[in-house]
Amino acid sequence: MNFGRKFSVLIVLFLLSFTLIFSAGKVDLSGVMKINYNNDTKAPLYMKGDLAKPTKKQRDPAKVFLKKYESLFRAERLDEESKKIKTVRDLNGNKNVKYQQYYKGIPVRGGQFYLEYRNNSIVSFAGKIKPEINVDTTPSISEGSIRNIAINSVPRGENREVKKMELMIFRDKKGIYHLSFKNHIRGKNYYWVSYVDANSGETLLKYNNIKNVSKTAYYDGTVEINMDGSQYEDTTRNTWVENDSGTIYTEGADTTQNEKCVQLLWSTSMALDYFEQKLNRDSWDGQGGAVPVNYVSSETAFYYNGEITIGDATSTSDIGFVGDLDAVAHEFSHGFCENSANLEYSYESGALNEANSDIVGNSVERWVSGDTSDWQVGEDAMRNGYDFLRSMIDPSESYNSQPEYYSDRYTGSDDNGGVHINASLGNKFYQLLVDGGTWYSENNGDTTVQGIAEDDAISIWYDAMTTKFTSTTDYFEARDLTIASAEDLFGTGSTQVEQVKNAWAAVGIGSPAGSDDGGGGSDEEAYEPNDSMSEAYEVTSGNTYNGYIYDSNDIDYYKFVADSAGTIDLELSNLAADYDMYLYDSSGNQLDKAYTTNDPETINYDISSSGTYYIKVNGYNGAY
Ligand SMILES: [Ca+2]
Ligand SMILES: [Ca+2]
Ligand SMILES: [Ca+2]
Ligand SMILES: [Ca+2]
Ligand SMILES: [Zn+2]
Repeated sequence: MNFGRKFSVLIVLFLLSFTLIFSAGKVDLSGVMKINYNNDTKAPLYMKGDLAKPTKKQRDPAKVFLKKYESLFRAERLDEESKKIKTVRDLNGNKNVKYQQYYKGIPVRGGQFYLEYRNNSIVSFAGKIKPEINVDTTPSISEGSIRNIAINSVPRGENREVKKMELMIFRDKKGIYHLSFKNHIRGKNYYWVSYVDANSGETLLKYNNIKNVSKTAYYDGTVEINMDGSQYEDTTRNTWVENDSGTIYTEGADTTQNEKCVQLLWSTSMALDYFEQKLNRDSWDGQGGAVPVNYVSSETAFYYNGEITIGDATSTSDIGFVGDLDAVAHEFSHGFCENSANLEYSYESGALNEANSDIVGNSVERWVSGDTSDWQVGEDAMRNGYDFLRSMIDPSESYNSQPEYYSDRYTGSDDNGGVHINASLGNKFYQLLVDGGTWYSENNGDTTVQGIAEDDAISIWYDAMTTKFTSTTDYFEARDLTIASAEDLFGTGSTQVEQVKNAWAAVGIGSPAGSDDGGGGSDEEAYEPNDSMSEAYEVTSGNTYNGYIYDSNDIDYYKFVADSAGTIDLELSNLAADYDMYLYDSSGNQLDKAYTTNDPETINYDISSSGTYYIKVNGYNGAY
């Protein structure tokens, strides 16, 4: 598919019945070079082009953007209800500002997006704005009752209590919005999150927010670290090893303990160095933030609230996560995620969170060791005959077997919805992107990827994590957004862009580069396939739909239900070439047509009965 030949079709459809009058919003898409749509909401997921340029009076390009496209996002008062979260520089040095969407002053779950600036105008949008929210914002259940519901909905934990409650707008899988409380339930080494409907008391979602892996490890050899006198603290890199009560360990008579502290300090040092030298990022938060490691005497490894906890049991004192560099770097990368995309630790966004930790954590180890064949995670943590915890190259060989392609993914609710299990899809995508290779998926069969090597691959991943992924990004969105990152860094039509498509396709997410439909679940045109009456995309009166005619054979069908007699008014506009429009009844009889060379083409047709009607759009003589 040649991107340069995709042109936009704007359809305005409105039905004037005897009882209802609809008005149609029209959006100027002239500056838009590319749009991806979100599968769930059918609102834009990614836009690129000359999107918004303020006049001297307007000043703020973000406000101009949000006002200009609000009917495309099907949301009101976006310019007033979007708040800046932070500014980040992407790898090209360009400014990206992250925003949070609010509804009547209440944050919208997953409603975060990035606007990219160039010379005081907006050149890209990435993320999610939730459309058509309409909820009463006064809770009918008291905070005390919500607190009880929240605490009783999660597993037992030492001294657990609801530490924080926030009102949040929650969109469920059916697209219904709920006024909810997001409850943060914390205790010792314990952190659950639950969303409870503020009117019905229903628990909408809950998940364990501690990111951990729990196996065992061996030690590395001689390493270089910085110490502060006898303390295991590197004041230059701003990282240290402390005990449960926050006291920094000092070198002493216990040589085993000394070696473990050295090991841990070295591991965080390597993670910090990798981020600084390879990703040009100062610590996990990009601002030189401190990296404490809590070394404990139980077999565990997790990231929680700005701290890494690592431990091994005294009965098996020479093994445990302590000796495993990629496990420490994995936990470090959770800290990076929390300070960037902040992917919610549940279902697919949680799997992407885990994949990020495996991808970046193992990249740290590959960089330190120089071993480019290392695609194993936790290989130094295992005993009892197991070689590694997870294999990024061969997911079915992992300690807990992982899926090899998307349609084989785990869809149950264990493991926070399979966050560790389904991480393999992101892991294998990344390994193929680096190395290349041929991989089988149920939907695409064998797909061949040409490797683009480590530096380009990690740049794309890092750009997506820091300027495009948001808290509820899923795998299909991750595909579109990593493609956008590759386009930003290497140009549209570059090998890197093609191989990102191929690598996702290889694990069953979207189609390979060069295939006709061009995309995955969130296709570049949200309404395809719609090449026949039986595949017609259903539209509703009063709305604007943005289609594309991809090639000389593309035909687009739409259908709508008229619930009474009345007049059908159709407008086909913003045409890239000579496109025509036809109206049919449900038996396929042509009722009217608009086949001039005009832009817009219009149809006004009186119908005498209710029913389903069909609209066909195509290019005259194959024009596109
Ligand atoms: Ca490894
Ligand atoms: Ca089309
Ligand atoms: Ca079509
Ligand atoms: Ca025409
Ligand atoms: Zn993890």
